[in-house]
Amino acid sequence: MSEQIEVVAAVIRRDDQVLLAQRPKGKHLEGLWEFPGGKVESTESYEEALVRECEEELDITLENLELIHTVRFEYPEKTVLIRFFMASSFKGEPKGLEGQALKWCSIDDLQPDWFPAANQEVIQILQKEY
Ligand code: DGT
Repeated sequence: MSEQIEVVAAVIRRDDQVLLAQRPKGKHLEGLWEFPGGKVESTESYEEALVRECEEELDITLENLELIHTVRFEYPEKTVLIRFFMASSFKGEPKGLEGQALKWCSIDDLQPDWFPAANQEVIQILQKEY
């Protein structure tokens, strides 16, 4: 069995829109859109990891994190356990500090095929419940 990687991802909300980031070339799932986030380090909580990742990748500080969904997903090369948090406020203005494209999209307009397979459930939940 491949090792399980702990990942956190943020559904960053402003009015009825959420922030999406495009996965860079050369990385796993290149070109797909995702909820910003990344791997949790052994010394930090999930919330700390997510705040750190969004400071590093987007230059914003998340506030008011609420766990909305957890999913375990097996890709051929690795297994990820992703915890999705709703971030209903943040400080700063998002920038793609790692060169990644960003876009705001209303929840109703999210298209499942823009995202990795592991995100399908959370998109359904957002479209039903938020
Ligand atoms: P690496 O290997 O450290 O260069 O990093 P990445 O970019 O491959 O991985 P990272 O730190 O973004 O970890 C997230 C993993 O979870 C990656 O394999 C993609 C997968 N994933 C699936 N859906 C999502 C999502 O909505 N957000 C994020 N951040 N990752 C997702």
